[in-house]
Amino acid sequence: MPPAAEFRVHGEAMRTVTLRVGELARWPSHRAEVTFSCLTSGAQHHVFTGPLLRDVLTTFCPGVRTARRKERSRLLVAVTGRDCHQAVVAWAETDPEFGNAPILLAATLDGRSLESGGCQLVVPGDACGARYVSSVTGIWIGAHAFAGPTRDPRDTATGDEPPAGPAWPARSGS
Ligand SMILES: Nc1nc2c(c(=O)[nH]1)N[C@H]1C(S)=C(S)[C@@H](COP(=O)(O)O)O[C@H]1N2
Ligand SMILES: [Mo]
Repeated sequence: MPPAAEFRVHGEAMRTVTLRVGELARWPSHRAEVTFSCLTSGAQHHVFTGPLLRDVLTTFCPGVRTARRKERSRLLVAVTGRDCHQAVVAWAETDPEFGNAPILLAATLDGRSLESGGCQLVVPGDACGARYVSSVTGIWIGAHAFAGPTRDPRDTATGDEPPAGPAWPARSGS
């Protein structure tokens, strides 16, 4: 048996954890049958199973559960493969209160375990294959940190958000 592939889940508001693909079985498994096109190899059709990316991230990054919508709206999830191929998913794409997309961290591909090769990001809505990052070694979550105004004064007037403290470090300049 080849050694099990490990990947790191880390970010700005959490402790770093290292997981094996087999440990993805602790979350409810979802199935995605997808077709995407690749510039070099044409149309690809695959069946993946694994947990929702958001279920894994909310487990280790509890701040994402309590963060206000306007904090969640600026979160990024960067996924890195063993070959350093990277793709970014906006947290909001997968958040039930925003895009609610069933983005997976797949533990099987076409019925085969990814335990030794590494898990794979699955973005079923994508027509192009570039974000189906395979052999995942790292998943990072954090806030977009451009140096701009930090607070829209209208934030306090909406009334639909609890006055919670920020879960992520404030942008520079605040
Ligand atoms: N780690 C890694 N994942 C990757 C890539 C890559 O170069 N490295 N290429 C992407 C691209 S461009 C495509 S089209 C799909 C191809 O997936 P397939 O080989 O299962 O058809 O993998 C994606 N995932
Ligand atoms: Mo591709």
